Amino acid sequence: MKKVLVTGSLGQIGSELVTRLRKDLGLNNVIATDLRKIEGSPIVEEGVFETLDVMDQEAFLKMAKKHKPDMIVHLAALLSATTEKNPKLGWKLNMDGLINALDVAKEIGAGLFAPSSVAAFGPDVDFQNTPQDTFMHPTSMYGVTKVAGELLMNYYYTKYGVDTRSVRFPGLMSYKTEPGGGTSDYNVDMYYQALLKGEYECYLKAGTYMDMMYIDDAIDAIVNLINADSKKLKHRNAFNLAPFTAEPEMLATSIRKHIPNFKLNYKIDPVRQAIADSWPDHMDDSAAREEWGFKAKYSLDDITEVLLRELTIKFK
Ligand code: AKB
Repeated sequence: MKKVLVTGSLGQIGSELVTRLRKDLGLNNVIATDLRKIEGSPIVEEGVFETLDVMDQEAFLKMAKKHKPDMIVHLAALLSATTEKNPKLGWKLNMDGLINALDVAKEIGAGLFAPSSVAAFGPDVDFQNTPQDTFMHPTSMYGVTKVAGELLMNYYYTKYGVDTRSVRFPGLMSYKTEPGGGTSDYNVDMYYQALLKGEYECYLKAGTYMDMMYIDDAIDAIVNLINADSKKLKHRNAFNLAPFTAEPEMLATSIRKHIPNFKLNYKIDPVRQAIADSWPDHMDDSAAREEWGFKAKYSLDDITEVLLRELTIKFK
């Protein structure tokens, strides 16, 4: 992989991925794109940046032909809570955006990475060690778009030979972008509020388990998967990734090792609680380990240390 075009590059994953790829591949070999420009953002100012609406197939193709990437990383999508508030918009953006990206990849002969999510599973799977290959009956619209996306990527691989690759991300934890739009967002917001107010009102119940992962491990996973030997990949839809599982009280306990008086309160949001209740507690990610050597470095306590340190600097 020599040249990459990234959509949604100002989001949680995009902003960190573009920074990493610019280091690995050089400034001119990473084409960062997003719907709009954020003046002053290093993603916009420090390398190649273009505005791109992924719903505009013609503009997408024109840009890809101009830059000739060998890999498209398609990250422009709505998250679970936002999609549940506006299901038709979520379906439209997530599906039309993905099929446009797939068509562009097919047309210019590039590979395509687009993330799936733990949300692709529904309540009828085993919630412990959820297998790589099992029922996919999600009950949220976001989950529906993720399963449909996985199938679509598989279809473009088998029908047209597009080199599609994907992972099912758990709840990601990061500090550079503000949380918003996801069901797992409390796992970042709790750290913001712990520093700003010393307390947090959590919208999910104690005991709501889901897998989590630090952003650097997520970025490593994308880079390793897009560079993996194609012949070794048996799965073309999406690999389960699940470094560790956690619930709100566990995050609070980890935060109290640094902020002993931190208080965790609850005010349940029924929409996000229902989404979280339909997700597995812990996925089995052995296929990712076996087929392309996935391995995460950060534990919950490691992440707590980094997030509290970096957010303290950010808030100064
Ligand atoms: C969300 O909560 O919507 C995302 C996800 C797990 O896909 N972070």
